[in-house]
Amino acid sequence: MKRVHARAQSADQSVYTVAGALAAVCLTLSTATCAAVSATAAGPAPLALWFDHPAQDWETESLPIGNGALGATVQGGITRDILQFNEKTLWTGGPASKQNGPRGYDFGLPREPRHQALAQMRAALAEKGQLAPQAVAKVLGNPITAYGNYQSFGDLVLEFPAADTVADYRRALDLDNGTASVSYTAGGAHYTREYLASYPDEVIAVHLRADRPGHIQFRAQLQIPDNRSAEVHIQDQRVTISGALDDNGLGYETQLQLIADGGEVTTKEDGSFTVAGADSATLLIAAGTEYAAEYPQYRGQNPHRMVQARMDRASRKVHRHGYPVLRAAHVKDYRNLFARVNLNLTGATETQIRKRDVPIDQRLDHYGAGDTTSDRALEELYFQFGRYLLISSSRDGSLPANLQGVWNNSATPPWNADYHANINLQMNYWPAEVTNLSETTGPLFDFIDSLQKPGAVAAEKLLGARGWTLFLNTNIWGFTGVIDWPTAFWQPEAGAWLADHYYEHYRFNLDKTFLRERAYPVMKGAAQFWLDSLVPDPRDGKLVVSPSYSPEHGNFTIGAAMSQQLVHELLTNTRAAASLLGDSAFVDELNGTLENLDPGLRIGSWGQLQEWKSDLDDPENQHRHVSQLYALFPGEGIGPHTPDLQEATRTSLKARGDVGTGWSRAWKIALWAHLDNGDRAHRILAAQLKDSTLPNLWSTHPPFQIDGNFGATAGMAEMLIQSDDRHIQLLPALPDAWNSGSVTGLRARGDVTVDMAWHNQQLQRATLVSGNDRNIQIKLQDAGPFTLRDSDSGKVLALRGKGNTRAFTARAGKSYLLTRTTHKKSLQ
Ligand code: FUC
Repeated sequence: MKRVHARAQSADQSVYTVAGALAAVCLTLSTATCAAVSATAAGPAPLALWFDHPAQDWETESLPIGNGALGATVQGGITRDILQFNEKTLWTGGPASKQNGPRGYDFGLPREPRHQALAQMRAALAEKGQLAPQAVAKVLGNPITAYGNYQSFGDLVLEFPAADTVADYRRALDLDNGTASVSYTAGGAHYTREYLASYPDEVIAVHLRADRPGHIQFRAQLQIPDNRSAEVHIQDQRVTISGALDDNGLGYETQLQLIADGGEVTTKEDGSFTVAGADSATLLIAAGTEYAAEYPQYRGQNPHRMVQARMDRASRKVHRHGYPVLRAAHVKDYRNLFARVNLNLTGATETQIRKRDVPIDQRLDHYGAGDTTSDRALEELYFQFGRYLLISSSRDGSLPANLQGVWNNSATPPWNADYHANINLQMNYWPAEVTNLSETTGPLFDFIDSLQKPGAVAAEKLLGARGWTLFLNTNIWGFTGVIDWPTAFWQPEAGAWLADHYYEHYRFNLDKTFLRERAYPVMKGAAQFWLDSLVPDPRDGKLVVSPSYSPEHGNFTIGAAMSQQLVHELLTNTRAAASLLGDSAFVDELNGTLENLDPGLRIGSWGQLQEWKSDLDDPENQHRHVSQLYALFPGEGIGPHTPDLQEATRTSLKARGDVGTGWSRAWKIALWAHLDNGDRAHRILAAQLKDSTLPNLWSTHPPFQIDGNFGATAGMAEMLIQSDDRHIQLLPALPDAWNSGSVTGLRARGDVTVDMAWHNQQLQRATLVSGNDRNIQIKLQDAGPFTLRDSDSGKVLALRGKGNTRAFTARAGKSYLLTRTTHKKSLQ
């Protein structure tokens, strides 16, 4: 994917800008306020989480590292350390699977088109109004076959000599640098193991060192799960294991390279290395499969050459230049993304935070117990952890983040660790744009592109429509059909929802080439699917989705709110894109349908936003899906421009309650942020940390499911900034708990990067940089007064408008500083 972030500030620049901006703010603030704001910008506390013990359990305590394609979990045992690792394309199932004999894999599609069955369900719904999910699944479902599971690639097992006394044990994940480590003192020496997954060098690295020469001694071996063949080959301190999965014959290869500094290395026939008396040692792991994201076979080249080339490159680097050079390349690449955003909620100094630097499990236990500085520090960490996970599980050249990102230690993970598209895959990418990680969307778009061909077959076979779609879930084998699980199998709106992500990417970055070449073809196909699949509602003649199912809730009906909202948004966005790109014939076609389309926005008898077209909502119901609120967030059909509907979403959300699974809570954080209720959003965030977060900070459904991390990070960002094509809203939902703070590098639609500092709940200053010449409209918490300056020259510029909606003209690449103006009297 094209790099779309030329204008995003580099990490160091952005810190510099804050300092520069602050000096300017202090010119206009009282001394006391200035000191307080300075404290909040004094510099971030170190972002790290650590345990004082090795992981007792993979799910709750391991620490994840990843480079998108590869992931590994650090467990850090003292005498036996297991580094479990993954590569995204290692899946069972698919076209070559031996499961289910001759029936094999069918992409979730019946052999013959199901148009008759569909017509039958539509007629039954028209007549009865509702159908039980079981009844529909019986007719339209398809028994799942050879769907497959995401697999663990293997374990790197490290064995160390027994140590009598071990002190100062620390197993840490450093979010500032994207590295994990284990360190301890034993027998008078201090030992450190560092682990990283490098995107530029395409390997996982483990570096072992001690503060005394000749103290590195261990045995290393790769262990491969037994559901595959495995041939071991050893040469020049490199072990290669290759083979194929029993289930589908998918060829894989992994290589382990040892580079020891001094000491003696012994290589055994079983593929293990023994190192004794070395000063330090580096282990590199490369891995890949023959998977290719190409319909219908999904097979590419034997992975040997690719894995070998990667390992040759990385090991040459370490041999010639040493591990620090490989590490430096990783840190640079990682920080280029991660360090764009700095969130400071504590107002505390680094020293104060350090004092509270206790193990992560204890920090979680203490959360909410009264130490507000440590609570805020944990919230900062949790926010940044979501960004860390996205960078680590979604980089160009591989598959998108699945239900567990890239981390899975099982042959049969929950929900196959697949891609669920009725909320989960979408939620994984909610933080991508707003938290300045736009590049992480590349794998998502590559993946959706790869669904175009099978998705077109699904559209034709199941609905007799043009275009493409998918339903509830998909795997890496182009599964675009249906399963037969009544609770969730029919969700053809998933295609519309995913297509909208392309348009969001365009709106944030205004990259017209992306719009023309990547976004529009996919959006148009998704729109064509719906142009062919909408039917007139027998009740009022409006165009509706039928059968329609509000995700995992209630009965099948016609025109449920979420179905209509998603289709409405897709067609509206596609029309906007078509008109930008001059496809006027399609604009006309969309106009015709949009005029008659039910938008799925209705207020019911108890003031709620209806989940179904008929008023069926139960005020006592607390189902985790809040699908009818899509139009509030992440959709935009409801907002301050529709006050009555906004009030109805508030009623519905209150009734659903604050409780939910990890991702459900995360969604509610964002929803309350969009109802400008920062305190309620924060209350749910607190509950998320208390009840839906594992000791290693992974979100839990239960079990571990990564969407809750991504959704909560996005929700926190939505508390600080919201935007549409016209406005940027600064601090829309600041909770009391975040009394003073600062944030840098958040992104707004229209290609704008924003830094902010606030004190006593009030915005003190904001720096805005636009990637293009434009008129920027800002919505502020209050009327100010505010002053606008050119950040570089300090020259005062015109700030138009009054009240809390203000505007100014921005030139591409220039930085603008907005400050709250204090009266002269208090300036002393
Ligand atoms: C959706 C949710 C479930 C779960 C699954 C992976 O179907 O309703 O709660 O998160 O995805």
